[in-house]
Amino acid sequence: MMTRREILTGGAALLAGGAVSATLRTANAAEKAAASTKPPIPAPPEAHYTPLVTLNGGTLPWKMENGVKVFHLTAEPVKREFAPGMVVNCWGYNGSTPGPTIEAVEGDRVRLVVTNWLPEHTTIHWHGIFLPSGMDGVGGLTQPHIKPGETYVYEFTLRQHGTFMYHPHADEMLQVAVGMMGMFIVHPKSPQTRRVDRDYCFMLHAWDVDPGTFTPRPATMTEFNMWTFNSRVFPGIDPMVARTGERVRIRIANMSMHDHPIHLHGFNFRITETDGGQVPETAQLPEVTVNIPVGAIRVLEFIADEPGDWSIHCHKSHHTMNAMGHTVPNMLGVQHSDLDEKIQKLLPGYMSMGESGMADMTDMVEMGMPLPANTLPMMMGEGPFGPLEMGGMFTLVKVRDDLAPGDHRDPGWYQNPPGTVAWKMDDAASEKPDESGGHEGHSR
Ligand SMILES: [Cu+2]
Repeated sequence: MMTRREILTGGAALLAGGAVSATLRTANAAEKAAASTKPPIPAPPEAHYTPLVTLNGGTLPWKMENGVKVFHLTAEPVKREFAPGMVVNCWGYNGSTPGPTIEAVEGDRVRLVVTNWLPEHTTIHWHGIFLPSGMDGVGGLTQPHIKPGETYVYEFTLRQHGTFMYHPHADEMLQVAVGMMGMFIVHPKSPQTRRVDRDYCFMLHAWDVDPGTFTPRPATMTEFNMWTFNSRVFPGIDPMVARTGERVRIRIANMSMHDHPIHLHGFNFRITETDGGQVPETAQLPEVTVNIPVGAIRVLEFIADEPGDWSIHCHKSHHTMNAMGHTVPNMLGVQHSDLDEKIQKLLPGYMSMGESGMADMTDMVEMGMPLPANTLPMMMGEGPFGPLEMGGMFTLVKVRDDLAPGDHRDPGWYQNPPGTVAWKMDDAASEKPDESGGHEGHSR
């Protein structure tokens, strides 16, 4: 047994010992630092730029070899889950479509080692990047094709900064149709140049996957049925999150065969970059929708100064749907629900649809309307107030007051301050609820 005094003094000794060793460590570190003639350890790359967030994807790792940043890309067949319930046979890079995002810094010497594990030859074209002609990746024109099993090396110095892409320039019609694409971001040399708090990127694509099948049809030219951000459809697409007041950049590249007018709710933005370079400030129009042409990139920036859950989507409304028949007869206003019982005698499970609109699609799926294998409902997503009736090219920008810098996790649904949600007017309560606190709104 220790006495109370022993415990106290022993504790004091322990405390003192702790203080001494801490002092020693500090002294040793200071001595070492003073004695060292080596240059300070360079800051991690994160200090040079805001690390990019690729929706439902990631950044390609690299290794420094004698002053050259070395990246490895493997072209190969991949399986991509568009959203839970649908997995598609695609081609891509390093196990995903799009391939991982390449991130480098202006002035870097980069070496891109490309191995082909596809069943046919390929190449990689570095879309928008200034480089020697022989590095441009056009099969047959600037280099021999990379045959299955072969590895080719591309090497060049990055002379510009901006937002670019990579994709095959060999059997391009098929290879791009089944998902071969990726983004290539070159950050400015100076960390102060065009710095933002959040930096997001994704690629637009369109696919034709017949209901009940697993492999996209490469021959389709216009009638696609799946519309994706980074080969995912809503509700399988990551949200983009920001803290209130942060500067947000979203880089969007279009490798599909259609233009997509991308619309952001809640904010106006400026187009600060294309794949051709930076737009001078005086030429940056305020917009809430930007058309992303085929084979092009638009970069939009805004201050996320209003908290909430804000939609961002393609404004072609058929592009925010999953697989749907475009040749169905028009049933709007055709009274046929009273025939259900008679038809069900011939066709068990028959349900009439479309008489008063298409919103009942969601109910039909919930009631167990059978869908073909590997096929998602046309409209999906459940929000805090009901079904979202969306699919395809749709996700959310979630702005919150209390996010830590660099925290990109989904914060859940927005909790609207009292009195700031549209309310139902009825006989019992025809006035705005919570009138007392309702007009205060959210303090900004
Ligand atoms: Cu679209």
